[in-house]
Amino acid sequence: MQVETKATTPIDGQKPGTSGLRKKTRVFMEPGYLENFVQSVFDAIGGGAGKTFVIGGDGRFFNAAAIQTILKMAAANGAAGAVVGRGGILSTPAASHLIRLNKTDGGFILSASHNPGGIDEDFGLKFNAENGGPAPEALTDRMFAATQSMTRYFTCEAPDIDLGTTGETTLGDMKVTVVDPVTDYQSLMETLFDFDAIRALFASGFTMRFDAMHAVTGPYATAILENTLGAPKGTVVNGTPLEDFGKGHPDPNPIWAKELMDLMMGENAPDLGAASDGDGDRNMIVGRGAYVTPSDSLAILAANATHAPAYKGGLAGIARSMPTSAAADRVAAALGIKAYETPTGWKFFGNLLDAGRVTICGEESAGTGSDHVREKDGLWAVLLWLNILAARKASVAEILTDHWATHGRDYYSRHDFEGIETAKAEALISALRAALPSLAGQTFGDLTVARADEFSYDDPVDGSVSRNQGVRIYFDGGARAVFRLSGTGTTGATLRLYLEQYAAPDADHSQDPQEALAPVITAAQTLCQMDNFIGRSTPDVIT
Ligand code: VG1
Ligand code: CO
Repeated sequence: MQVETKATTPIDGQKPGTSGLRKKTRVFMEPGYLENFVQSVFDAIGGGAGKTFVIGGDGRFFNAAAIQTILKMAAANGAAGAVVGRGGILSTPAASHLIRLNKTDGGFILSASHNPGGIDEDFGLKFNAENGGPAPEALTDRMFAATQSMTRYFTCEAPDIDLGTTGETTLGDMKVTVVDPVTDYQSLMETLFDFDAIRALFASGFTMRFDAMHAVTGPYATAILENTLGAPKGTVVNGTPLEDFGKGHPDPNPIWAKELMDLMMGENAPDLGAASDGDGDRNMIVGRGAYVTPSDSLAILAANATHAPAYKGGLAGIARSMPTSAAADRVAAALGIKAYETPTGWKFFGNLLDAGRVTICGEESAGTGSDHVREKDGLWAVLLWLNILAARKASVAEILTDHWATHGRDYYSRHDFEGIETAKAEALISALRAALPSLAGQTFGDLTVARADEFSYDDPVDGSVSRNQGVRIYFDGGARAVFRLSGTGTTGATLRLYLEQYAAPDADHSQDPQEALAPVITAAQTLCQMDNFIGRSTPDVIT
Protein backbone atom coordinates (compact mmCIF):
# COMPACT_ATOMS: atom_id res chain seq x y z
CA MET A 1 0.00 0.00 0.00
CA GLN A 2 1.34 3.39 -1.04
CA VAL A 3 0.66 6.08 1.59
CA GLU A 4 -0.13 9.40 -0.03
CA THR A 5 0.58 12.62 1.81
CA LYS A 6 -1.84 15.29 0.66
CA ALA A 7 -1.07 18.93 1.31
CA THR A 8 -3.93 20.88 2.85
CA THR A 9 -4.60 24.09 4.78
CA PRO A 10 -6.60 24.63 7.98
CA ILE A 11 -10.37 24.93 7.64
CA ASP A 12 -12.21 27.33 9.93
CA GLY A 13 -14.90 26.24 12.33
CA GLN A 14 -14.05 22.57 12.77
CA LYS A 15 -14.84 22.78 16.46
CA PRO A 16 -16.71 19.80 17.93
CA GLY A 17 -19.89 20.87 19.77
CA THR A 18 -22.07 19.10 22.33
CA SER A 19 -21.75 15.86 20.37
CA GLY A 20 -19.09 15.91 17.67
CA LEU A 21 -18.71 18.07 14.60
CA ARG A 22 -22.00 18.84 12.85
CA LYS A 23 -22.32 20.77 9.62
CA LYS A 24 -24.46 20.91 6.53
CA THR A 25 -23.86 17.77 4.48
CA ARG A 26 -22.60 19.81 1.53
CA VAL A 27 -19.97 21.37 3.80
CA PHE A 28 -18.75 17.91 4.85
CA MET A 29 -18.62 16.96 1.16
CA GLU A 30 -16.33 19.85 0.21
CA PRO A 31 -12.89 18.60 -0.88
CA GLY A 32 -10.68 18.05 2.15
CA TYR A 33 -13.30 18.95 4.76
CA LEU A 34 -13.87 15.45 6.12
CA GLU A 35 -10.22 14.53 5.53
CA ASN A 36 -8.88 17.48 7.54
CA PHE A 37 -11.12 16.66 10.48
CA VAL A 38 -10.37 12.92 10.44
CA GLN A 39 -6.65 13.66 10.30
CA SER A 40 -7.04 16.01 13.26
CA VAL A 41 -8.50 13.08 15.23
CA PHE A 42 -5.53 10.87 14.41
CA ASP A 43 -3.13 13.69 15.28
CA ALA A 44 -4.95 14.40 18.56
CA ILE A 45 -4.73 10.79 19.72
CA GLY A 46 -1.04 10.46 18.93
CA GLY A 47 -1.44 8.86 15.51
CA GLY A 48 -3.21 5.76 14.26
CA ALA A 49 -0.27 3.37 14.07
CA GLY A 50 -1.09 -0.13 15.27
CA LYS A 51 -4.52 0.93 16.51
CA THR A 52 -7.96 -0.48 15.86
CA PHE A 53 -11.16 1.53 15.41
CA VAL A 54 -14.87 0.91 15.18
CA ILE A 55 -16.51 2.74 12.27
CA GLY A 56 -20.23 3.12 11.57
CA GLY A 57 -23.07 5.55 11.34
CA ASP A 58 -26.79 6.14 11.26
CA GLY A 59 -27.10 5.56 7.51
CA ARG A 60 -27.85 9.14 6.55
CA PHE A 61 -26.85 10.56 3.17
CA PHE A 62 -23.02 10.54 2.73
CA ASN A 63 -22.59 7.85 5.43
CA ALA A 64 -21.27 5.18 3.07
CA ALA A 65 -18.90 7.46 1.14
CA ALA A 66 -17.51 9.00 4.32
CA ILE A 67 -16.79 5.55 5.76
CA GLN A 68 -14.71 4.64 2.69
CA THR A 69 -12.70 7.85 3.14
CA ILE A 70 -12.12 7.14 6.83
CA LEU A 71 -11.08 3.54 6.11
CA LYS A 72 -8.45 4.67 3.60
CA MET A 73 -7.16 7.33 5.96
CA ALA A 74 -7.04 4.87 8.87
CA ALA A 75 -4.96 2.45 6.78
CA ALA A 76 -2.68 5.27 5.64
CA ASN A 77 -2.26 6.40 9.25
CA GLY A 78 -1.01 2.92 10.06
CA ALA A 79 -4.09 1.47 11.76
CA ALA A 80 -4.01 -2.28 12.35
CA GLY A 81 -7.72 -2.88 12.17
CA ALA A 82 -11.21 -1.53 11.62
CA VAL A 83 -14.51 -3.00 12.75
CA VAL A 84 -17.33 -1.73 10.55
CA GLY A 85 -21.09 -2.29 10.74
CA ARG A 86 -22.54 -4.06 7.70
CA GLY A 87 -23.80 -1.48 5.23
CA GLY A 88 -21.94 1.12 7.28
CA ILE A 89 -24.73 0.94 9.85
CA LEU A 90 -24.16 1.12 13.60
CA SER A 91 -26.38 2.81 16.16
CA THR A 92 -24.42 5.05 18.52
CA PRO A 93 -24.90 2.74 21.55
CA ALA A 94 -24.02 -0.32 19.43
CA ALA A 95 -20.81 1.42 18.31
CA SER A 96 -19.99 2.22 21.93
CA HIS A 97 -20.50 -1.43 22.82
CA LEU A 98 -18.31 -2.68 19.95
CA ILE A 99 -15.48 -0.37 21.04
CA ARG A 100 -15.62 -1.90 24.52
CA LEU A 101 -16.25 -5.49 23.43
CA ASN A 102 -13.37 -5.54 20.94
CA LYS A 103 -11.15 -3.39 23.17
CA THR A 104 -10.44 -1.06 20.26
CA ASP A 105 -8.68 2.27 20.55
CA GLY A 106 -11.86 4.18 19.84
CA GLY A 107 -14.34 4.69 17.08
CA PHE A 108 -15.69 7.04 14.44
CA ILE A 109 -19.46 7.53 14.64
CA LEU A 110 -21.03 9.20 11.64
CA SER A 111 -24.22 10.92 12.65
CA ALA A 112 -25.93 14.21 13.21
CA SER A 113 -28.32 12.35 15.49
CA HIS A 114 -31.74 14.01 15.68
CA ASN A 115 -30.93 16.54 12.94
CA PRO A 116 -32.57 15.86 9.54
CA GLY A 117 -30.44 14.10 6.90
CA GLY A 118 -29.96 14.49 3.15
CA ILE A 119 -27.72 16.44 0.80
CA ASP A 120 -29.31 19.72 1.94
CA GLU A 121 -29.55 18.76 5.61
CA ASP A 122 -27.01 17.79 8.24
CA PHE A 123 -24.08 15.44 8.65
CA GLY A 124 -21.83 14.82 11.61
CA LEU A 125 -18.79 12.96 12.85
CA LYS A 126 -17.86 12.11 16.39
CA PHE A 127 -14.84 10.33 17.81
CA ASN A 128 -15.33 8.06 20.82
CA ALA A 129 -12.43 7.03 23.02
CA GLU A 130 -11.40 3.54 24.08
CA ASN A 131 -13.90 3.52 26.96
CA GLY A 132 -16.62 3.71 24.29
CA GLY A 133 -17.66 7.22 25.28
CA PRO A 134 -17.61 10.51 23.39
CA ALA A 135 -14.21 12.17 23.44
CA PRO A 136 -13.91 14.26 26.61
CA GLU A 137 -13.32 18.00 26.32
CA ALA A 138 -9.55 17.77 26.71
CA LEU A 139 -9.46 15.54 23.62
CA THR A 140 -11.92 17.58 21.54
CA ASP A 141 -9.81 20.66 22.39
CA ARG A 142 -6.74 18.87 21.00
CA MET A 143 -8.69 17.87 17.89
CA PHE A 144 -9.78 21.45 17.31
CA ALA A 145 -6.23 22.70 17.83
CA ALA A 146 -5.02 20.17 15.27
CA THR A 147 -7.55 21.40 12.70
CA GLN A 148 -6.16 24.91 13.09
CA SER A 149 -2.65 23.97 12.07
CA MET A 150 -3.46 21.22 9.58
CA THR A 151 -0.98 21.10 6.68
CA ARG A 152 -1.31 17.50 5.39
CA TYR A 153 -3.35 14.38 5.66
CA PHE A 154 -2.60 10.75 4.90
CA THR A 155 -4.63 8.55 2.60
CA CYS A 156 -4.11 5.80 0.07
CA GLU A 157 -5.28 4.69 -3.34
CA ALA A 158 -7.39 1.56 -2.86
CA PRO A 159 -10.65 0.13 -4.15
CA ASP A 160 -13.69 0.70 -1.93
CA ILE A 161 -14.31 -2.01 0.64
CA ASP A 162 -17.48 -4.05 0.12
CA LEU A 163 -19.48 -3.33 3.27
CA GLY A 164 -22.47 -5.34 2.13
CA THR A 165 -21.43 -8.69 3.60
CA THR A 166 -19.97 -9.63 6.96
CA GLY A 167 -16.48 -11.05 7.10
CA GLU A 168 -12.83 -10.11 7.05
CA THR A 169 -10.83 -8.39 4.36
CA THR A 170 -7.80 -6.15 4.16
CA LEU A 171 -7.07 -2.62 3.06
CA GLY A 172 -3.30 -2.45 2.63
CA ASP A 173 -1.95 -3.74 5.93
CA MET A 174 -5.16 -2.98 7.82
CA LYS A 175 -7.61 -5.76 8.67
CA VAL A 176 -11.22 -4.77 8.06
CA THR A 177 -13.93 -6.76 9.82
CA VAL A 178 -17.49 -6.18 8.68
CA VAL A 179 -19.90 -7.19 11.45
CA ASP A 180 -23.65 -7.55 11.76
CA PRO A 181 -24.73 -4.27 13.40
CA VAL A 182 -27.29 -5.92 15.69
CA THR A 183 -25.89 -9.26 16.94
CA ASP A 184 -23.45 -8.12 19.65
CA TYR A 185 -25.76 -5.36 20.81
CA GLN A 186 -28.65 -7.79 21.14
CA SER A 187 -26.48 -10.22 23.12
CA LEU A 188 -25.64 -7.42 25.52
CA MET A 189 -29.32 -6.56 25.99
CA GLU A 190 -30.06 -10.21 26.75
CA THR A 191 -27.59 -10.11 29.64
CA LEU A 192 -29.24 -7.02 31.15
CA PHE A 193 -32.95 -7.75 31.01
CA ASP A 194 -35.40 -10.51 31.82
CA PHE A 195 -36.27 -11.44 28.23
CA ASP A 196 -38.51 -14.29 29.43
CA ALA A 197 -40.64 -11.92 31.46
CA ILE A 198 -40.93 -9.50 28.54
CA ARG A 199 -41.75 -12.38 26.20
CA ALA A 200 -44.50 -13.46 28.58
CA LEU A 201 -45.80 -9.89 28.66
CA PHE A 202 -46.19 -9.80 24.88
CA ALA A 203 -47.65 -13.31 24.90
CA SER A 204 -50.32 -12.10 27.33
CA GLY A 205 -51.56 -9.61 24.73
CA PHE A 206 -49.58 -6.50 25.68
CA THR A 207 -49.48 -4.14 22.71
CA MET A 208 -46.84 -1.69 21.62
CA ARG A 209 -45.80 0.58 18.81
CA PHE A 210 -42.14 1.41 18.27
CA ASP A 211 -41.52 4.23 15.79
CA ALA A 212 -38.00 3.96 14.38
CA MET A 213 -38.57 7.20 12.45
CA HIS A 214 -36.89 5.72 9.32
CA ALA A 215 -33.64 5.88 11.26
CA VAL A 216 -31.04 3.49 12.59
CA THR A 217 -33.03 1.64 15.28
CA GLY A 218 -35.30 -0.10 12.75
CA PRO A 219 -33.15 -3.24 12.37
CA TYR A 220 -32.37 -3.35 16.10
CA ALA A 221 -35.98 -2.96 17.21
CA THR A 222 -37.28 -5.47 14.67
CA ALA A 223 -34.71 -8.09 15.67
CA ILE A 224 -35.22 -7.65 19.40
CA LEU A 225 -38.88 -6.72 19.85
CA GLU A 226 -40.51 -8.66 17.04
CA ASN A 227 -38.13 -11.52 16.25
CA THR A 228 -36.94 -12.28 19.77
CA LEU A 229 -39.49 -11.01 22.28
CA GLY A 230 -42.52 -12.01 20.26
CA ALA A 231 -44.11 -8.62 19.74
CA PRO A 232 -46.51 -8.93 16.79
CA LYS A 233 -45.22 -8.05 13.31
CA GLY A 234 -45.99 -4.41 12.66
CA THR A 235 -45.09 -3.36 16.22
CA VAL A 236 -42.07 -1.59 14.71
CA VAL A 237 -43.06 1.08 12.21
CA ASN A 238 -40.86 3.16 9.89
CA GLY A 239 -38.27 0.45 10.47
CA THR A 240 -36.13 0.73 7.35
CA PRO A 241 -33.31 3.28 7.69
CA LEU A 242 -33.52 5.87 4.90
CA GLU A 243 -30.81 8.31 3.85
CA ASP A 244 -33.14 11.25 4.47
CA PHE A 245 -35.21 9.69 7.27
CA GLY A 246 -38.23 10.00 5.02
CA LYS A 247 -37.64 13.77 5.09
CA GLY A 248 -38.55 13.88 8.77
CA HIS A 249 -36.82 15.11 11.89
CA PRO A 250 -35.68 11.86 13.52
CA ASP A 251 -36.19 13.43 16.94
CA PRO A 252 -38.40 11.46 19.32
CA ASN A 253 -40.50 14.11 21.00
CA PRO A 254 -44.20 14.98 20.92
CA ILE A 255 -43.65 17.44 18.05
CA TRP A 256 -41.61 15.32 15.66
CA ALA A 257 -43.15 11.98 16.61
CA LYS A 258 -46.63 13.44 16.29
CA GLU A 259 -48.14 10.42 14.57
CA LEU A 260 -47.16 8.23 17.51
CA MET A 261 -48.42 10.82 19.99
CA ASP A 262 -51.78 11.01 18.21
CA LEU A 263 -52.08 7.23 18.30
CA MET A 264 -51.23 7.08 22.00
CA MET A 265 -53.71 9.80 22.91
CA GLY A 266 -56.48 8.21 20.82
CA GLU A 267 -59.01 5.46 21.41
CA ASN A 268 -56.98 2.66 19.84
CA ALA A 269 -53.80 3.34 21.72
CA PRO A 270 -51.58 0.33 22.43
CA ASP A 271 -50.19 -0.19 25.95
CA LEU A 272 -46.83 1.38 25.15
CA GLY A 273 -45.53 3.79 22.55
CA ALA A 274 -41.83 4.37 22.01
CA ALA A 275 -39.57 6.04 19.49
CA SER A 276 -35.88 6.62 18.93
CA ASP A 277 -33.78 9.15 17.05
CA GLY A 278 -31.48 9.19 14.01
CA ASP A 279 -28.58 7.37 15.66
CA GLY A 280 -30.53 5.35 18.21
CA ASP A 281 -29.35 6.94 21.43
CA ARG A 282 -32.55 8.80 22.36
CA ASN A 283 -35.91 7.44 23.42
CA MET A 284 -39.45 8.62 23.86
CA ILE A 285 -41.82 6.76 26.16
CA VAL A 286 -45.56 7.26 26.09
CA GLY A 287 -48.24 5.17 27.71
CA ARG A 288 -51.88 5.03 26.74
CA GLY A 289 -52.91 8.67 27.23
CA ALA A 290 -49.78 9.36 29.28
CA TYR A 291 -46.67 11.03 27.91
CA VAL A 292 -43.63 10.48 30.12
CA THR A 293 -41.22 13.41 30.09
CA PRO A 294 -37.60 12.29 29.70
CA SER A 295 -36.77 13.71 33.13
CA ASP A 296 -39.55 11.64 34.72
CA SER A 297 -38.52 8.61 32.70
CA LEU A 298 -34.98 8.84 34.09
CA ALA A 299 -36.33 9.06 37.62
CA ILE A 300 -38.76 6.17 37.14
CA LEU A 301 -36.14 3.94 35.52
CA ALA A 302 -33.77 4.65 38.40
CA ALA A 303 -36.45 4.03 41.03
CA ASN A 304 -37.48 0.71 39.43
CA ALA A 305 -34.19 -0.51 37.97
CA THR A 306 -33.85 -3.38 40.44
CA HIS A 307 -36.64 -5.19 38.56
CA ALA A 308 -34.08 -5.85 35.81
CA PRO A 309 -31.43 -8.54 36.41
CA ALA A 310 -28.51 -6.22 35.59
CA TYR A 311 -29.44 -3.75 38.30
CA LYS A 312 -30.86 -6.01 40.98
CA GLY A 313 -27.94 -5.24 43.26
CA GLY A 314 -28.94 -1.56 43.31
CA LEU A 315 -27.44 1.55 41.79
CA ALA A 316 -24.11 3.15 42.69
CA GLY A 317 -25.41 6.64 41.94
CA ILE A 318 -27.48 8.63 39.45
CA ALA A 319 -26.26 11.43 37.18
CA ARG A 320 -28.32 13.92 35.24
CA SER A 321 -27.39 16.85 33.05
CA MET A 322 -27.93 20.22 34.67
CA PRO A 323 -31.03 21.25 32.66
CA THR A 324 -32.72 17.91 33.45
CA SER A 325 -35.35 18.15 36.20
CA ALA A 326 -34.62 17.34 39.81
CA ALA A 327 -36.89 14.27 39.71
CA ALA A 328 -33.87 11.95 39.54
CA ASP A 329 -32.28 13.68 42.54
CA ARG A 330 -35.37 12.88 44.61
CA VAL A 331 -35.04 9.21 43.73
CA ALA A 332 -31.33 9.25 44.61
CA ALA A 333 -32.16 10.84 47.97
CA ALA A 334 -34.85 8.24 48.64
CA LEU A 335 -32.44 5.43 47.75
CA GLY A 336 -29.68 6.97 49.84
CA ILE A 337 -27.29 7.18 46.88
CA LYS A 338 -25.42 10.09 45.37
CA ALA A 339 -26.86 12.35 42.66
CA TYR A 340 -24.53 14.12 40.23
CA GLU A 341 -25.28 17.17 38.08
CA THR A 342 -23.19 17.45 34.91
CA PRO A 343 -23.12 19.78 31.90
CA THR A 344 -25.25 18.95 28.84
CA GLY A 345 -23.82 16.18 26.65
CA TRP A 346 -23.06 12.52 27.29
CA LYS A 347 -19.29 13.04 27.34
CA PHE A 348 -19.56 14.35 30.89
CA PHE A 349 -20.98 11.08 32.22
CA GLY A 350 -18.00 9.00 31.04
CA ASN A 351 -15.71 9.62 34.00
CA LEU A 352 -18.47 8.99 36.56
CA LEU A 353 -19.40 5.71 34.84
CA ASP A 354 -15.77 4.61 34.45
CA ALA A 355 -15.12 5.33 38.12
CA GLY A 356 -18.16 3.31 39.15
CA ARG A 357 -19.75 6.29 40.84
CA VAL A 358 -23.01 6.10 38.89
CA THR A 359 -25.00 3.34 37.26
CA ILE A 360 -27.76 5.28 35.49
CA CYS A 361 -27.55 8.64 33.71
CA GLY A 362 -29.96 10.79 31.77
CA GLU A 363 -30.79 14.04 30.06
CA GLU A 364 -34.00 15.96 29.55
CA SER A 365 -33.44 15.67 25.79
CA ALA A 366 -34.69 12.06 25.76
CA GLY A 367 -31.42 10.36 26.57
CA THR A 368 -31.07 7.68 29.21
CA GLY A 369 -28.43 5.05 29.67
CA SER A 370 -26.36 3.04 32.11
CA ASP A 371 -22.90 1.67 32.67
CA HIS A 372 -23.49 -1.07 30.06
CA VAL A 373 -22.05 1.28 27.39
CA ARG A 374 -20.75 4.85 27.43
CA GLU A 375 -23.50 6.43 25.33
CA LYS A 376 -27.13 7.03 25.94
CA ASP A 377 -29.16 4.15 24.59
CA GLY A 378 -32.66 4.44 23.17
CA LEU A 379 -33.60 0.77 22.92
CA TRP A 380 -32.06 0.03 26.30
CA ALA A 381 -34.48 2.50 27.87
CA VAL A 382 -37.41 0.93 26.04
CA LEU A 383 -36.36 -2.56 27.19
CA LEU A 384 -35.94 -1.41 30.78
CA TRP A 385 -39.45 0.08 30.66
CA LEU A 386 -40.75 -3.22 29.25
CA ASN A 387 -38.96 -5.16 31.99
CA ILE A 388 -40.48 -2.89 34.65
CA LEU A 389 -43.96 -3.10 33.11
CA ALA A 390 -43.66 -6.89 33.02
CA ALA A 391 -42.52 -7.07 36.64
CA ARG A 392 -44.93 -4.54 38.13
CA LYS A 393 -47.95 -5.59 36.10
CA ALA A 394 -49.10 -1.98 36.02
CA SER A 395 -49.73 0.46 33.17
CA VAL A 396 -47.40 3.32 32.25
CA ALA A 397 -49.98 5.80 33.56
CA GLU A 398 -50.24 3.95 36.88
CA ILE A 399 -46.47 3.85 37.29
CA LEU A 400 -46.28 7.56 36.52
CA THR A 401 -48.97 8.69 38.96
CA ASP A 402 -47.65 6.33 41.60
CA HIS A 403 -44.19 7.84 41.18
CA TRP A 404 -45.54 11.37 41.63
CA ALA A 405 -47.54 10.33 44.68
CA THR A 406 -44.33 9.05 46.26
CA HIS A 407 -41.76 11.63 45.17
CA GLY A 408 -43.84 14.60 44.01
CA ARG A 409 -44.04 15.82 40.44
CA ASP A 410 -41.50 18.03 38.72
CA TYR A 411 -43.58 19.74 36.07
CA TYR A 412 -41.16 20.20 33.21
CA SER A 413 -40.91 21.63 29.72
CA ARG A 414 -38.27 22.89 27.32
CA HIS A 415 -38.96 25.79 24.97
CA ASP A 416 -36.69 26.08 21.93
CA PHE A 417 -36.30 29.29 19.95
CA GLU A 418 -34.62 28.28 16.72
CA GLY A 419 -32.83 30.07 13.89
CA ILE A 420 -31.96 33.15 15.93
CA GLU A 421 -29.16 35.38 14.69
CA THR A 422 -26.14 34.18 16.65
CA ALA A 423 -25.12 37.67 17.78
CA LYS A 424 -28.59 38.32 19.21
CA ALA A 425 -28.69 35.03 21.10
CA GLU A 426 -25.23 35.66 22.51
CA ALA A 427 -26.23 39.19 23.54
CA LEU A 428 -29.17 37.79 25.51
CA ILE A 429 -26.91 35.34 27.37
CA SER A 430 -24.28 38.04 28.01
CA ALA A 431 -26.89 40.36 29.49
CA LEU A 432 -28.19 37.56 31.70
CA ARG A 433 -24.67 36.80 32.86
CA ALA A 434 -24.09 40.45 33.68
CA ALA A 435 -27.35 40.63 35.65
CA LEU A 436 -26.65 37.51 37.72
CA PRO A 437 -25.17 39.19 40.80
CA SER A 438 -28.21 41.43 41.26
CA LEU A 439 -31.05 38.97 40.53
CA ALA A 440 -31.59 37.42 43.96
CA GLY A 441 -34.53 39.08 45.70
CA GLN A 442 -35.96 40.61 42.52
CA THR A 443 -39.50 39.71 41.47
CA PHE A 444 -40.51 38.93 37.88
CA GLY A 445 -44.21 38.38 37.27
CA ASP A 446 -45.35 36.41 40.31
CA LEU A 447 -42.00 34.86 41.16
CA THR A 448 -39.09 36.05 43.25
CA VAL A 449 -35.55 34.92 42.49
CA ALA A 450 -33.99 32.94 45.32
CA ARG A 451 -30.57 32.52 43.71
CA ALA A 452 -29.01 32.57 40.27
CA ASP A 453 -25.70 31.46 38.81
CA GLU A 454 -23.90 30.24 35.74
CA PHE A 455 -23.27 26.51 35.92
CA SER A 456 -19.67 25.44 36.12
CA TYR A 457 -18.76 21.77 36.51
CA ASP A 458 -15.86 20.46 38.54
CA ASP A 459 -15.38 16.89 37.41
CA PRO A 460 -14.93 14.95 40.68
CA VAL A 461 -12.96 12.21 38.93
CA ASP A 462 -10.28 14.01 36.92
CA GLY A 463 -10.56 17.50 38.42
CA SER A 464 -11.22 19.20 35.07
CA VAL A 465 -13.42 22.29 35.09
CA SER A 466 -16.03 23.16 32.45
CA ARG A 467 -17.34 26.71 32.72
CA ASN A 468 -20.24 28.63 31.14
CA GLN A 469 -22.57 25.64 30.92
CA GLY A 470 -25.85 27.54 31.21
CA VAL A 471 -27.55 30.13 33.40
CA ARG A 472 -29.67 28.81 36.28
CA ILE A 473 -32.36 30.86 37.98
CA TYR A 474 -33.98 29.36 41.08
CA PHE A 475 -37.20 30.97 42.28
CA ASP A 476 -38.89 30.82 45.66
CA GLY A 477 -41.47 28.03 45.69
CA GLY A 478 -39.49 25.39 43.81
CA ALA A 479 -39.44 26.78 40.27
CA ARG A 480 -36.33 26.91 38.09
CA ALA A 481 -35.51 28.36 34.69
CA VAL A 482 -32.33 27.51 32.78
CA PHE A 483 -31.02 29.29 29.70
CA ARG A 484 -28.41 27.90 27.32
CA LEU A 485 -27.52 27.92 23.65
CA SER A 486 -27.59 24.68 21.70
CA GLY A 487 -24.28 23.15 20.61
CA THR A 488 -25.64 20.76 17.98
CA GLY A 489 -27.25 23.07 15.41
CA THR A 490 -25.83 23.93 12.01
CA THR A 491 -27.53 27.24 11.22
CA GLY A 492 -27.88 30.31 13.44
CA ALA A 493 -28.44 29.83 17.15
CA THR A 494 -31.04 27.94 19.15
CA LEU A 495 -31.93 29.31 22.56
CA ARG A 496 -33.13 26.61 24.93
CA LEU A 497 -35.24 27.67 27.89
CA TYR A 498 -35.74 24.84 30.38
CA LEU A 499 -38.59 25.23 32.85
CA GLU A 500 -39.62 23.34 35.92
CA GLN A 501 -41.86 23.60 38.94
CA TYR A 502 -41.97 21.15 41.80
CA ALA A 503 -45.30 19.95 43.20
CA ALA A 504 -45.00 18.00 46.47
CA PRO A 505 -46.42 14.44 46.82
CA ASP A 506 -49.74 15.74 48.19
CA ALA A 507 -50.08 18.61 45.68
CA ASP A 508 -52.11 18.61 42.44
CA HIS A 509 -50.34 16.51 39.79
CA SER A 510 -53.06 16.65 37.18
CA GLN A 511 -52.32 20.02 35.59
CA ASP A 512 -51.22 20.56 32.02
CA PRO A 513 -47.46 21.25 32.28
CA GLN A 514 -47.71 24.48 30.26
CA GLU A 515 -50.34 25.75 32.70
CA ALA A 516 -48.44 24.63 35.76
CA LEU A 517 -45.36 26.34 34.36
CA ALA A 518 -47.08 29.57 33.26
CA PRO A 519 -45.68 31.66 36.14
CA VAL A 520 -42.10 30.52 35.54
CA ILE A 521 -42.47 30.97 31.77
CA THR A 522 -43.56 34.59 32.32
CA ALA A 523 -40.86 35.23 34.90
CA ALA A 524 -38.12 33.75 32.70
CA GLN A 525 -39.15 35.64 29.57
CA THR A 526 -39.42 38.93 31.47
CA LEU A 527 -36.16 38.48 33.29
CA CYS A 528 -34.12 37.83 30.13
CA GLN A 529 -35.93 40.54 28.15
CA MET A 530 -36.55 37.99 25.48
CA ASP A 531 -38.59 40.25 23.25
CA ASN A 532 -35.94 42.98 23.31
CA PHE A 533 -33.10 40.68 22.42
CA ILE A 534 -34.55 38.23 19.96
CA GLY A 535 -37.92 39.78 19.10
CA ARG A 536 -39.73 36.56 19.93
CA SER A 537 -41.67 35.06 22.77
CA THR A 538 -43.29 32.05 21.09
CA PRO A 539 -41.11 28.94 20.97
CA ASP A 540 -40.68 26.92 17.78
CA VAL A 541 -40.61 23.61 19.60
CA ILE A 542 -42.04 22.73 23.01
CA THR A 543 -41.04 19.40 24.52
C1 VG1 B 1 -28.63 18.38 22.47
C2 VG1 B 1 -29.26 18.01 23.80
C3 VG1 B 1 -28.25 17.28 24.67
C4 VG1 B 1 -27.73 16.05 23.91
C5 VG1 B 1 -27.18 16.47 22.57
C6 VG1 B 1 -26.76 15.30 21.72
O1 VG1 B 1 -27.54 19.25 22.68
O2 VG1 B 1 -29.73 19.16 24.45
O3 VG1 B 1 -28.87 16.92 25.88
O4 VG1 B 1 -26.73 15.42 24.65
O5 VG1 B 1 -28.16 17.19 21.83
O6 VG1 B 1 -27.80 14.40 21.54
P1 VG1 B 1 -27.66 20.86 22.48
O7 VG1 B 1 -26.28 21.38 22.69
O8 VG1 B 1 -28.22 21.10 21.12
O9 VG1 B 1 -28.63 21.32 23.53
V1 VG1 B 1 -27.84 13.46 20.17
O10 VG1 B 1 -29.08 12.41 20.32
O11 VG1 B 1 -27.66 14.59 19.07
O12 VG1 B 1 -26.31 12.61 20.12
CO1 CO C 1 -28.86 10.91 19.02
